[in-house]
Amino acid sequence: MANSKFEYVRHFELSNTTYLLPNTYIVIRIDGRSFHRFSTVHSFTKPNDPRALSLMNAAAVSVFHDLGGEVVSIAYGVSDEFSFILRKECNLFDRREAKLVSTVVSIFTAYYVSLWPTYFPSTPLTRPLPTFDGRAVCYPTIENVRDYLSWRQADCHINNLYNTTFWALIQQGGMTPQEAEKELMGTLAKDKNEILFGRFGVNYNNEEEMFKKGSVVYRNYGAVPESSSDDKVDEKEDDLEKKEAAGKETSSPAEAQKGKSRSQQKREAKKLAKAEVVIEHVDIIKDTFWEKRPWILHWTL
Ligand code: DGT
Ligand code: MG
Ligand code: MG
Ligand code: MG
Ligand code: MG
Repeated sequence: MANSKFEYVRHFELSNTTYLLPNTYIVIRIDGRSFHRFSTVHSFTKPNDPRALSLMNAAAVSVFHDLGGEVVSIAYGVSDEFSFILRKECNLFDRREAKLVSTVVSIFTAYYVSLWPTYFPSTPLTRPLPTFDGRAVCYPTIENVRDYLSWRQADCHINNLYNTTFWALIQQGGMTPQEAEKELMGTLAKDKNEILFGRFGVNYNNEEEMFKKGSVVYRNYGAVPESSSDDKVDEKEDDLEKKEAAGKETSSPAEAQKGKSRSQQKREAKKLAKAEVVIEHVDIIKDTFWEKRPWILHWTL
């Protein structure tokens, strides 16, 4: 059929299409729109509502499943935001930025809404309805990606310590929000820990890991033991240090990856795509997490 006389408008789209830089890690961060208001209207508990955070995590897991095994390598969530790290070899939608960002935002929002009753069985979803914005940033190196994730997790820690102390001063200390804000002005982390412990008998270390560390979502290739408590991590760190001290060579994840044949990589990719998506509340700033899970950033699929 002949082209219609209207079809020339198609060309206007091309000049407006951004293709994200090849061979870089794409980070898509979504953030709840006006969640200050949304959380108030839906009576989220302060400062953290486990139901709301678990719902965010469930929606993030759904993004992994919906996009398939070879797209997202890890995601990190805190408060009303989630960052999805796409594999650097990802070629979904030819890496068109608008398509990638709008699709992730849309999948996430759809699951957030449809899973709402599971996490808030006695709170109907009302206006303002949950909506999210999204953006994409490309990072060329693993170090950049790790620094990005460290930035978000450090932010989680700083905000959570502040919010936990702020709401303790109000809820248990009887202060007004203005008084609590004034009380905390210029305080350091150790001052906040002291306020919590000295005035309210709260040891910040015993707060929920999900609140302190945020949520890490990834495919568990199965090489990792189930438990991920800090004690275990520390033991492993000790072991590594001992090995290094004994002069034993431990090849880096990048070196190990280079030594693999293409067919081995393909087999591993297949297995990884089927691996269970897990949610953990663990430190991703230190090396330990990444050394134990080289498939997340070091493997090429
Ligand atoms: P935005 O992102 O510019 O559209 O505006 P907001 O209001 O979403 O601001 P943002 O993203 O900087 O801050 C997140 C808000 O969500 C913040 O006001 C606290 C609220 N929020 C997130 N998680 C929880 C929670 O678990 N409990 C409560 N009470 N509030 C939460
Ligand atoms: Mg904002
Ligand atoms: Mg927000
Ligand atoms: Mg936010
Ligand atoms: Mg279409």
